[in-house]
Amino acid sequence: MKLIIAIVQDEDAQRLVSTLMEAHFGVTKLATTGGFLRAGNTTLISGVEDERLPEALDIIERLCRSRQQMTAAPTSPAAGMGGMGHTHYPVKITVGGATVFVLEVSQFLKV
Ligand code: 2BA
Repeated sequence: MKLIIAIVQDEDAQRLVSTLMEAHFGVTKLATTGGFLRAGNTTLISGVEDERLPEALDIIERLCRSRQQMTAAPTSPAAGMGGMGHTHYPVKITVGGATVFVLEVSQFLKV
């Protein structure tokens, strides 16, 4: 068995959960915050049988679109005047589709 941890955009999360559930995957949805943008995103965890891993990854890939987004990126404090505070400047970044980790599960218990 594998554990999928998928970090997705909030806009894609509900449809992705519904589609995974319709395909009979178990899913848990967590409200999370990205370290860079400090904005909300969604983390899904799903335990899947090895033979169904490609199917689950295919659903995630199909439903999670990448988007371009403007953000005010902070420079490091050291880059400011004499290290005094941050400077913010707008940068265009591409967010998503999904950041996915696949882990080996050593045990799956429901007690
Ligand atoms: P955030 O950390 O808020 O990052 C949002 C997007 O900002 C990233 O999209 C990337 O396009 C950009 N970005 C991140 N760090 C950057 C940097 N130092 N300089 C310039 N641009 C940067 P994604 O790569 O698609 O990541 C989406 C979300 O997935 C991330 O939100 C974070 O919550 C998670 N994530 C990404 N890589 C991760 C990792 N190695 N471990 C844990 N979580 C990760």
